[in-house]
Amino acid sequence: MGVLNVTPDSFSDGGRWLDFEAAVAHGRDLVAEGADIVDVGGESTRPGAEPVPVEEELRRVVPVVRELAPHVRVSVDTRKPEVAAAAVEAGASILNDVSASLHRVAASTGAGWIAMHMKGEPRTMQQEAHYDDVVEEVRAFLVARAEAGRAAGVEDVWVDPGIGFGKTVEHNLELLRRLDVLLALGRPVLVGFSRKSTLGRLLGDPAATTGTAAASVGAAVAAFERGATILRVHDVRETVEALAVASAVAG
Ligand code: HH2
Repeated sequence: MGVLNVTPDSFSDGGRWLDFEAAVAHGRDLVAEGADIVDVGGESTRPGAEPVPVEEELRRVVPVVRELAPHVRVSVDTRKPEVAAAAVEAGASILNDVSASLHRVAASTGAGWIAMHMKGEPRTMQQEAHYDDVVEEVRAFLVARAEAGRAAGVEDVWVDPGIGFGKTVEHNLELLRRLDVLLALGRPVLVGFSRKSTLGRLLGDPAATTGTAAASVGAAVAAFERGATILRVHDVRETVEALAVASAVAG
C-alpha cells in the first residue's frame, strides 16, 4: 500500500502532494513502482495534528480518488463518515480507518474496512502512551472492532496495531515482535511503520519526528517476516525490491 498524503502538514511529506496534479502524478508513480493499493488521505494524524473541516477534506481527497480509482485499488485514509462515503462513491473500495469507527459506512457501501488501534486521538495521543500489556490491550481492542465489523455486515475486515498512535518506541517494537498474536485473529494484518519517529529514535536521535527510507524498509521487511499482509509505505520501489529478496529467501 503506497501512501498518498494530500495534506499540507503530514509528518514526512506534508505539502508535497497537496496540489491535485501533483497528487495524481505521485499516485501514478506509486502504481508504477509496484503498489497494489494507493491510500489517499486528506488529514494528517501525526501526533499533535489539528482536525481538518469536512469540506476541506472532501475537496482534497475526492477528485484524486476519482482520477486514480480506474487504474488501481484505492483506499481512503479518513476518520469522517462523509469523506468515507464520498470517496467510495468516487471509486475507493477500502476505508482505512484510524478511528476504527466507520464499520457502518463500510457495511452500507460494501467497502473493505481497516480497523486500526489508537490510544486517544492524534492531538493528545502521545500523552496517553501507558499500557499494562500493550500487545494484549491492542489485541482485545481489535477483536472487539473486528466483531463490530462482522455484526454490522462488513465482508472484508483488516486489522492494524497502529504503530506510533499513542505508543512509545518500546511499545511499537513489542507489537511487531508479537505480531503472531494479531495474526491469530484470522484477519489480514496491516503494518504502517514507514518513516515514523520510532525509526529515527532507534538510530539515536531521541527527538526524531521521522525515520529514513532505509530504516522504513528495514521495518517493512521485519513486518513481512512476521506475517504482515499489507505494508503501508511511502517508499514503494525500495520496499518492493527488498520484499522481492526477503520473499525469495523465505521460499
Ligand atoms: N499511519 C499514518 C496514517 N494512516 N493508517 C493505518 N492503517 N496505519 C498506519 O500506521 C497509519 C495510517 C501516519 O502516517 P502518514 O500518513 O505518513 O502521516 P500523517 O498522518 O501525518 O499524514
